[in-house]
Order: sequence, then structure tokens, then C-alpha cells
Amino acid sequence: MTAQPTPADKFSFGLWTVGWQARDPFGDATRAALDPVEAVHKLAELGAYGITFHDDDLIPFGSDDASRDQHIARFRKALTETGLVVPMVTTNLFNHPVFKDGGFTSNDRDVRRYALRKVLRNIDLAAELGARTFVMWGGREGSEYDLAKDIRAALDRYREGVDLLASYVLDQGYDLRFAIEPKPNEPRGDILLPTVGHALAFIASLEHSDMVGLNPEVGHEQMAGLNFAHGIAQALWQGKLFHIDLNGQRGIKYDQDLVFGHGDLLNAFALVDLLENGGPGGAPAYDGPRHFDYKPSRTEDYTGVWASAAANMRTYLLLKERAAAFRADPEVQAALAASKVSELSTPTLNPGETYTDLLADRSAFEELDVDAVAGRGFGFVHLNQLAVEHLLGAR
Ligand code: 3MF
Ligand code: MG
Ligand code: MG
Repeated sequence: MTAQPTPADKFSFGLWTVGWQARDPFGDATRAALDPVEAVHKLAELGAYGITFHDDDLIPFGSDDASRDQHIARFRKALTETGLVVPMVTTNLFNHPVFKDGGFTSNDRDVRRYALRKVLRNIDLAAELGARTFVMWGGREGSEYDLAKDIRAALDRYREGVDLLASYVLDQGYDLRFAIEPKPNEPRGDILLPTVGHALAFIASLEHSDMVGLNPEVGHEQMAGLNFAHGIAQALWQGKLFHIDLNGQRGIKYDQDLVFGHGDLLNAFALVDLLENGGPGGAPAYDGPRHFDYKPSRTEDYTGVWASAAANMRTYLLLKERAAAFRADPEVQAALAASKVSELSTPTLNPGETYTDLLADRSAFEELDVDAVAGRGFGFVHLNQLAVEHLLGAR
């Protein structure tokens, strides 16, 4: 197996992922802090092409301007030394206690104004570093108590915030698009824009909706019991897959942030097949960064951290290989045809046909042998078994 990542694969990692010190609600950190400069060097050695960060990952909250500049300068030097790029930047509006009731949608107006200022400053940094995507995850935008938050007013304030940031980017002439990251819960009991579908509907209401898309995360949709590959397909269908967070999650429970593929492996296979082979004529359907947003488990030391970072990329590449073999297998092609998978691409009406023509077509209704049609099997199980066998390396 090759499966050796190179920058051409466009793998990127959040600084907060490999840098997570493994503090959780029940226990202290199990690892020492990681220097961002070391993260850049290590990820480059492992074959990644990009690194992303929240403002506070790189510049500790409350730093004065001089030390802020120093942190940025050290980081930039490491980027130049390694060739690693910063495709995406994001803002931390969840860690500091000031954001305990949210950033853009806090009931406290002072907090909302402060949050917007924090994001505006970070947008300048993102543009300076050449990032093309600005992610917004509103982890604290939500509530625990239904009567404590006016949801319609909160959505008004959310929209006011995103509209303001989009006009700022336009006015500055930055080449930057926004990607909203949905999540159903954690840390809030209920988070606003909980799923891909909610976020798409919200985006449609924005003043500059063309500049705003999605950054869906595997585990976030799966925490809501949803099918991630379906969500990604709809995001693509709507032209809104601006970025993606890859990780693993095992069912409806707390946010696990496992290595990509260490949760629902079959769905990860379908996802990689969609991203890599789902475009016109079997071309990739998505050409942005393959961004890992996972947490190296609390049980791991730094050897384990780097092994887990490598595991994300290797798993992705192995799934890509398996998906290519699946698509090339004549038996799979026959099974796809038997299952009429491509027949769904044929419009239901003939070219130029109207509902009047359909109503006049007796073969479509009066003369259709409904029982015979109902008796036809689709063969989906056989097709899925072939996928499993490719995944297991049995074909
Ligand atoms: C939380 C997340 C976030 C976002 C990040 C990017 C801390 O579950 O996934 O990671 O990805 O804030 O905006
Ligand atoms: Mg997450
Ligand atoms: Mg994420």
C-alpha cells in the first residue's frame, strides 16, 4: 500500500487538534502544551499541506500588541521554512467566560459588540496569511433553557453579525469566503444552526449569501443521528461545500472527535467516494482542503499524537484507494446498473413533456402493471456487500 500523504492531497489540521492537551470535563491535561512552531514542522514532515487555527490558539487571549506580533512572526517563519499554508482561519468565541451566553447572540449587547470586534481583527489576520476560508462555529450560540433565549431575536442578531462581517470583507477587497459550521449541542445544551439543513436555510436569508457556505463536520451530524454523506451531498448540490471537518464519531453521544474512519467506517467510505469520485465523469466533487478536526485521545502521549495525525491521512488515502477499486470493478458496475443507480439522473418527464402530456400517457398509470413493477428487486444489499468487500480488501 502506498498511502503516503503529500501536499498534493491537501490535508490540513487545526492547531487545536494536535495541540489539544486533553483536558476534559472530568480530568486535567494529560499532555504538555505544544509550541505552534513545532506543530507546523511536525505536520509538514508527516505530509500535510496546511494548518489552521483560532486566534487564541496562536496568540494567547489578552496578549498585548507586541507579543501578538511576535507570535505571528514566529509562526510565519515556520510556514516559510516548511511550505505549509494557512487555508483557513477561525475565531474562538467559546473559551473565555465572557462568551458564556454566546458571541453574536449573547443576550448581553456588550458581549455581541466585543465578539464582532474580535472577529474583525481576526479577519484581517486571515487575509494577511492568505487564507481563503473563514470558518464560524458558534459553539456558545444557544441555550440550556428554552425561555432564556428568544430564538428569533438570536437569529436576527446572528444574521446581523454575518452580514456585517461579509460587508467588511467586501469593502476591504479580501479574497475570503465564510463557512458556517453546524453542531447540534456541546458545549451548549442546544446550539443554534444545529445541522447542515438549518445552516443552509439560514444562509439563504443573508445579505451576501453567495459569500457564505458550510464547514460540515462528520461527528457533528452524526451526534444528531444524521447521515453525514447525505448532508455533504446536499451541501454540494447547493454549491455550499466551502470546507469540511473530518473526524470520527460512534453514534449519538458526547462529541468524540476520533480519528477519521474510527467511527462509522462505511459512511466514511461513501463520503470519500463522493468527494473523490462524485464529480462529473467521476472527477472529484470537492477540491478544497481535507481538514481534520479531531482530538488525539486523552490516553496518548506525543508519540501517539503524531501517530494519530498520520492515521487520519492514511485512512483517508486508503479509503480513496478502496473507492477507486470499487468504481473500477466490473461486478460493481454491473451491480450499480442492476440497482438503476444512474437511472435516477434521467429526468422523470421527457424533454418538453408537460403535466398534460403525463396525464395523457396511459402507459404511466392506467396501463402500468403496478404489481409487476412492485415485484422488481433493486439489489441494493448485493451492491452494499460489494462495498464492504472492497473496504475489507477482499476484492
Ligand atoms: C467543535 C469544533 C470546533 C470548530 C472550530 C472551527 C474547536 O466541535 O468542531 O473546534 O471546528 O471552532 O471553527
Ligand atoms: Mg467538532
Ligand atoms: Mg470542527
